[in-house]
Amino acid sequence: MSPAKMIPRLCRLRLVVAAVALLISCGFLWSREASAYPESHPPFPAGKPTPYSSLKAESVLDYHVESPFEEGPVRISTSPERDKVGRVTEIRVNNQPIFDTASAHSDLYFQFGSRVFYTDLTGDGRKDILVYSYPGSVGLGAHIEIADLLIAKADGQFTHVTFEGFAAGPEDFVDVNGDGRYEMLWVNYYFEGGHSYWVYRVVEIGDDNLRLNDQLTPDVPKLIWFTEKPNDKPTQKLTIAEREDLIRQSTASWQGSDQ
Ligand SMILES: [Ca+2]
Repeated sequence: MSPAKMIPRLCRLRLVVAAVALLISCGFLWSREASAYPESHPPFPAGKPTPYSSLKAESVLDYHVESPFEEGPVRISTSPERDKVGRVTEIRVNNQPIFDTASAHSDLYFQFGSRVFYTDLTGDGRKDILVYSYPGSVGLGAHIEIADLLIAKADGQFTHVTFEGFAAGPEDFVDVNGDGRYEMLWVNYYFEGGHSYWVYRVVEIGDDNLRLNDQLTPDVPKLIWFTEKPNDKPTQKLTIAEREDLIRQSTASWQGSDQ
């Protein structure tokens, strides 16, 4: 091979190496973006402290963890994975079963179990139980978790409420109006005019129910254009009718939960 032919070949090789390196770095950036993605679209500026005071919740069980949590009469445990059922997270009080994920969601399969948090959500001095289970969706839906809240009542019983949330977790509970009670920032994504938007709402936590209540803060409903970059700015791309349609979709999806 003559030196004249070797130079272009070397150049081509360098180009190929550079292209492969670029693809690898793009893939790395994309995967980092994807993993950071739920936190990249909060209703307040990404990467800065939450402007609201937020709930502190003790983590007592995590995905794949089977060792039970016990405190007083309360026992929370997750079973090993079973055929057709998955892992089942069960709560017992005084050895009486009061909740389990298989009975509450017989149509879903929780392969990993649940993340469980123990905390006084309602500020009445009694500890409530927050259960988040991953139903194994794909695509954007891979961030959807099923939430089951067990709210302790004065008579020792628990009220059960359930809903779906995008990247749901105890960090969603913040005091949006500064009255000392926590509310929940609830978000999901919906399609309008060929694009996806985040729709943030506020859920008021009553003693025995949860309800959408956007009156508690002027910050919601907040509609954010979906991008792969952090973005907390309300979208300017929607007409009033499109905005209302997105809010209707969000309301319907909340009401579709077993309230
Ligand atoms: Ca509040």
